Amino acid sequence: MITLYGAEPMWGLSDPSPFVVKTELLLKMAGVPYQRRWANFSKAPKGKIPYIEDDGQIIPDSTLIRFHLEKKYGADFSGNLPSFEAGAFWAAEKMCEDHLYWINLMDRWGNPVNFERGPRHFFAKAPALMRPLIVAMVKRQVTRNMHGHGVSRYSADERRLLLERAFAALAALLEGRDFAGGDKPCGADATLYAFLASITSTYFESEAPALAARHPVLGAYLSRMKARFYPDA
Ligand SMILES: N[C@@H](CCC(=O)N[C@@H](CS)C(=O)NCC(=O)O)C(=O)O
Repeated sequence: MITLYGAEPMWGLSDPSPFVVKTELLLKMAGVPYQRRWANFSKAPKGKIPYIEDDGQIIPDSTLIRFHLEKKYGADFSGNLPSFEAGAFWAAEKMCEDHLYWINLMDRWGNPVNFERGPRHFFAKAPALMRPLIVAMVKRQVTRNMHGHGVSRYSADERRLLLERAFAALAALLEGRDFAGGDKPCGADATLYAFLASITSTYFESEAPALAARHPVLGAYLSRMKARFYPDA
C-alpha cells in the first residue's frame, strides 16, 4: 500500500496543496491502492510535499511520482494523445505548476484576510509560545520565495492579466473535449484539475473564480472531473 504524504481535505479541496491533489489523482487513475498521511517536512527528501512511501522507498515530487507509477506499475497516463496535443498539454501542466500555482499562493499568503482564513491554520499544532515566531519565520520564507519567483513583483492588475491569459489558454485546450485525454482522463487531467480547482476555490477572497467563470468550458470540466474522482465530496 502506497502512503501519500500531504495534509488533509480542507477549504473544499481534497488537500490544500494542488501538488498533493495531482498526485492523489494519478494514484486513482493508476488504480494503485493508497492511504494518506500528514507529511513531516523534515522527512521530505526535497523539503516539499507531496512525497510517497512505496515499499520502504520514499519518492518526492508529483512529476517524479508520476514517472515512478509509470515505471513500477505500468500506469499509462499518456491518453494516447497525438504528439502535438501531448506537447501542448505537458506545457499546460507546467504552466499550472510553475505559474498559476504562484498566483494562487500569492492570493492565499499575500492577502491578510486569506492568510487568516487559510494558511494560519497550518500552525495550529505548533506550541503556543513559539507559534508567533514560527508563523513569522515561515511567512518570511514564503514572501522570499514569491519574490524570487517574481510573482509578487507584479501588481494586482498585472497578475489579473496573466490569469486571464492562463484561463483562456486552458479553456482553448479543453474546448470540445471532455477531458485532456479526450473521452477519458489522462495524466494531464490530474494536473489541470488540481490547479484549476485550487485557484477557483471560492473559499478565499480572489478574482480568480469570476475570471475562470468567463469560460464555461472550465466550470464544466471541473464538474466532470469532480464527479469522476470525488463523487462523494
Ligand atoms: N515540484 C514539486 C512542487 C511541490 C511544492 O511546491 N509543494 C509545496 C506545497 S504546495 C511545498 O511543499 N512547499 C514548501 C516549500 O517550498 O518549502 C512537485 O511537483 O511536487
